[in-house]
Amino acid sequence: MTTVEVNFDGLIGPTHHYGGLSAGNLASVGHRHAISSPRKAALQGLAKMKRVADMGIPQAFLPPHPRPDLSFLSSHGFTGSPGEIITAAHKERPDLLSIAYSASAMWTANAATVSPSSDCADGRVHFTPANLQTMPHRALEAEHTTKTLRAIFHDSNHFVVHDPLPGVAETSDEGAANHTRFCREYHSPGVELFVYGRDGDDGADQRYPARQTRAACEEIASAHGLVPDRCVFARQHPWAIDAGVFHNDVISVGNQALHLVHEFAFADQERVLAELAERFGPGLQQIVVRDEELKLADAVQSYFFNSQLLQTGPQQMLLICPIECSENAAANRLVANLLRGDNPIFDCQFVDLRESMQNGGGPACLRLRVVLTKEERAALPSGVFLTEDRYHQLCNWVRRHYRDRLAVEDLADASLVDEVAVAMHELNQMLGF
Ligand code: SUG
Repeated sequence: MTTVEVNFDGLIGPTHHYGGLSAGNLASVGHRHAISSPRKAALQGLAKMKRVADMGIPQAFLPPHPRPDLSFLSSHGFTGSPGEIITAAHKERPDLLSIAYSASAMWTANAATVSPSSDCADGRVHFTPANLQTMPHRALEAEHTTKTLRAIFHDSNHFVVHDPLPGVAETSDEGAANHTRFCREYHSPGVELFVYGRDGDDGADQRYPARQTRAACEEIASAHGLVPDRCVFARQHPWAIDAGVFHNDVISVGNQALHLVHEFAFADQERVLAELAERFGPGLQQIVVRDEELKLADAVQSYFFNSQLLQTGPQQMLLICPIECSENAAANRLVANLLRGDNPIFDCQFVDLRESMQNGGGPACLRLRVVLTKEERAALPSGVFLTEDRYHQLCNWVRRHYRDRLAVEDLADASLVDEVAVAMHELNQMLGF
């Protein structure tokens, strides 16, 4: 297997907290101002990465973004020393302070949309960093993500990192969380599924925001040089968005020739599935989960579809599910049925990512999938891969620098600024990219 999928997980940052910042994301709103444990969060994320790496699947990571974002606070009129800015923002606009401190870059499924070289006209891997313009705390990520991706995927013989689309409502983009690639094997040309919640005025009357537009999907497909008849565009079912499915990866997951999808994932589901099957050609297995098997509410509560579907061998896949699936009777039954059924999934492992899950981020949210040939992998800085040594180094670093407990009031503590700066400085020295 010279072409493989590499998962780039977000290393969870030291300011992970529950800001209640994402309307329409039920977990985020439900845990607003609960007490977080940044240390536990980061160690849970690292344990998940290690589990994947130990299976022989290449695992990489993207570092946390610098926080707090003081320039964001300055743009809202807070000036002075960092301490003065923090104190004033806490007093007058604690909501903005929480945004400036958000560790949301951990959910790298929203970092970018990625098309492998075998799908792109110029034979290079294309990345479009997501503008994440719907949520103010997430919009802060685009600039730094672009920089990081350009530092890692710097070799222009192999990689193109585009600018994010304009951060305006018309081209609202949330990255790979709304994008799935189907293929026979990773090196063969794929069919790319782009999912949006809004097209023009559609979706304007919804309870919760539809975060992706069709225009954004079309612009990305065109910038990546994809073959038009190997792309499928699908609108999220409005019922799903209003049940808390703020990204498509909360209701549908695919890998190679397998697609697990809830019956209410897409507005025009029959057409979408037929088009995917037709464009893929023979061999695409579509498993549609009926609402009576797993209600939308249970899909959102358990995050079943946010599992990682990992290729472990030819025709062999492993499901990494959030532990919440083992506690939800319907999700648990569904997993058992899949394991008994005629499909490539041979095992399921449950992982504890509760700290991230309580903000609406499951196993699949925490990773960006990048399909790479051997030559493309060789063009990356080796420091991005999670080796055994790197894992222990990072765990050690987390244990030394991260707080075990962080309440929103703690964001007012000016010493947190320095603590985080020291941690990030040490991390940058360690990684060297
Ligand atoms: O954008 N949560 C993230 C969760 C992202 C999940 N990603 C995928 N489905 N791929 C979001 O809503 C909550 C932050 C807070 O409330 O503090 C948050 O941003």
